[in-house]
Amino acid sequence: MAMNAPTITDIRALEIIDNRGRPTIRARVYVDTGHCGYADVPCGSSTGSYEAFDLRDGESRYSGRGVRRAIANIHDVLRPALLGQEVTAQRQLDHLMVELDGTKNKSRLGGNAILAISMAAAQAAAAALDMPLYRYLSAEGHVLAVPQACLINGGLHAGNDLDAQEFCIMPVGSPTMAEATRLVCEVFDTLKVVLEKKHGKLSTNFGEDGGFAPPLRASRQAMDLLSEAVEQAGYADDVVYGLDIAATPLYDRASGTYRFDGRQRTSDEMVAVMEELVLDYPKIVSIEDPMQQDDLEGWKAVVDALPGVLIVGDDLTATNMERLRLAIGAGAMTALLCKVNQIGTVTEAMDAARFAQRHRCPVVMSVRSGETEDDILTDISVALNAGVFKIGGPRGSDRGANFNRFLEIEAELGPVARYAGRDYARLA
Ligand code: 2PG
Ligand code: MG
Repeated sequence: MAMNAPTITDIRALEIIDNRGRPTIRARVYVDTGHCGYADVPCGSSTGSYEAFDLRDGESRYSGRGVRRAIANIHDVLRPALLGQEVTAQRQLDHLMVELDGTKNKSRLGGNAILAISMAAAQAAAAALDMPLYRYLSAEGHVLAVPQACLINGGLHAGNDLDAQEFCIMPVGSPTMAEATRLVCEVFDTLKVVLEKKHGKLSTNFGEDGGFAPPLRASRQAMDLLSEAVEQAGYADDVVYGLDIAATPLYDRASGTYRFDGRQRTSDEMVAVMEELVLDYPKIVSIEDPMQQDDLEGWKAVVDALPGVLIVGDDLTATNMERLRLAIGAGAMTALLCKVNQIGTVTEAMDAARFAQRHRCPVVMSVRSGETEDDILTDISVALNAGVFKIGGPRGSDRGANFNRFLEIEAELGPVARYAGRDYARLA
């Protein structure tokens, strides 16, 4: 052990609530320098089956979603093993926790328990070294990702009949993150007026990503409304679009078909639908999960049909190296969605992202639908020089947290900061 390396003196975890009123874990890691770092664990609702295990109590409290067992694992199993360890040895800490768990998907101790400590340790280490987290995680991080802001919600994230989950704008023409943020908020405001005029007040209710959840039925309606708002706000030349189809929950195993835009469709028909959408809305530059997580052939067909569009693996890859190798090997994706809680440690998430980048798959950093005000993902995004960050709509402090952290980092980096802009797919 190096002289004076800061070591872990205590770890405490607490059951808190997320933006949906569901319990999650906040962990604090204390260091002998007197510093402390904390982190909150996010949680998805449209989760794929290759994700790390989210350990829940299954008791009556919080409809079974309590995290007391995961917290007990933190206090009784992980804490004793980590006390006295160097807090700056992130890779070793994460490795130790993975070993202690001993399962493939972190189902013994819980991916949520492990991730809570992994992230809090990174924060504690950065604090102990008096560094911003993005700098602690990488000496090279300086890119501020284009926010992929979800302004219209459907799928499992909304109480409407839109099948696709997210319709997002990407302000690639903005010169800075501050201007990109302003653009997103102004389009968001304009969209509210457009929606209210066309579909009434009820259409301005919100979905789980902090975007609107209007009573629409077809992707084209959502794209038309979004384009209209962008145009009215005066940003037609600065915005491109990203979709998350989130096709896994749209897939019916029995018939082998997808429910999409009003009817059941085969895998081939889904490919055709994606092609038509991009033909009609050529500013769609990114499509996430156009197929269900196991339809590798379907994924490949979409990649082949849409060479200029990022085909982003979310449920397909689950930020998991094994899945990533499989998908890249099969030519089934061209970008990786990186969600830390899909894999359960900071080290593994960053390894997966860097592996993707080395294989010319740009990284789209992403929040989950269940978030708190924790902004750690922004620092990880900057550390990775990720070109895109799927950030949600600009509503609520759970979404504002990452916008605001980006603004802070942009100000802090000054002339070194580089807003990804139109190079979102080329950086890193
Ligand atoms: C997704 C995410 C985030 P969830 O599918 O990309 O928008 O949703 O966190 O519910 O899995
Ligand atoms: Mg997704």
